[in-house]
Amino acid sequence: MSVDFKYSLTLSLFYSYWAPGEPNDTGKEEDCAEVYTEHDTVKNWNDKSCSAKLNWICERGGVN
Ligand SMILES: [Ca+2]
Ligand SMILES: [Ca+2]
Repeated sequence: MSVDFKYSLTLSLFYSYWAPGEPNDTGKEEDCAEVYTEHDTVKNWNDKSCSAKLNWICERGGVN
């Protein structure tokens, strides 16, 4: 499966912790990622619709 997720600084994704079977682009609308811990505490990334309302983590500003 082709994966083209990037960090917000447009760096290529050099490591990932996708859950088994993810990213699966369900409905061809999953272009954002979430962390969900129902199954695995390490491999727990899932691609999800960007319109989903979820809790968030901070994005730190770039280094000047
Ligand atoms: Ca997608
Ligand atoms: Ca998914």
